[in-house]
Amino acid sequence: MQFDIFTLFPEVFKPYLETSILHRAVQNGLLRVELHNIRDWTSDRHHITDDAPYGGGGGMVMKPEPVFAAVEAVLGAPPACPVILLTPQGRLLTQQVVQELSLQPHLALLCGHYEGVDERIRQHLVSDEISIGDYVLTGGELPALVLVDALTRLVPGALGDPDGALDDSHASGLLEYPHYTRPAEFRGWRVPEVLLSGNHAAINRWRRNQALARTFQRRPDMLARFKLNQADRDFLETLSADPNHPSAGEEA
Ligand code: 9D3
Repeated sequence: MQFDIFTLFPEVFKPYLETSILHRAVQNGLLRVELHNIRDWTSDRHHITDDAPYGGGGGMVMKPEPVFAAVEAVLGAPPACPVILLTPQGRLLTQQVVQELSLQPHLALLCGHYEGVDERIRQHLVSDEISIGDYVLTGGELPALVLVDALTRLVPGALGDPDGALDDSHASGLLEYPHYTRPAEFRGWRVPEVLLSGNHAAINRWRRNQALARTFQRRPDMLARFKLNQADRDFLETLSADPNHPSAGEEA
């Protein structure tokens, strides 16, 4: 998958792209990220990229000329791939949106900064707008990295494990069951015996119930959308009857 990222702060992307899974994906040719500094396409002496809003009020607005010049120089006019603006006004990023975007082999990401971008950029250059959640950041750079990260995980081979992304909680529709590793006892806290039993049917049932209990307690909105089987319904019934049921999971 290929990304062209347009930003005033290309240097903030590099350390993350040079670490761990994204770095390996770049090395393996599964991920290509080109960073473009919007400031390089200014034509005035002071390389100005923002200006005061028409109509007054506070904050600065990103000027259209350098943004159009940058995107059109790299991707042509009209642009050769979708151009996604990261903005608090965009549609909310969910795993479903990530899956939809993963069908595109090539995306351009435009990072806003300051109070926003001139509306003509939205209207005549951008094809999609994405927000990563209802909280206020200082710019679109971290959201762009979030999007690259979430999309790279779905590139076949990028996780190493061939079906690494398959049982992700947000792909399966349930939160994950608890994970344990050695030692079997740490500071007196034991790993649940069933996990040491070697009984894989019992382990699978326990994990499924733990996932159901967690989702019931923490994300009832997710559970409402999830397709339960009869065993799931039976378990959740014991849970609603007795939320402190020993298999409810939360350190009973
Ligand atoms: C005064 C209104 N503000 C909107 C809530 C203006 C404003 C604040 C912060 C405009 C842009 C920003 C910078 N944020 C982003 O560019 C951004 C963002 C975010 O702040 N939260 C979640 N997702 C995103 S994607 C881009």
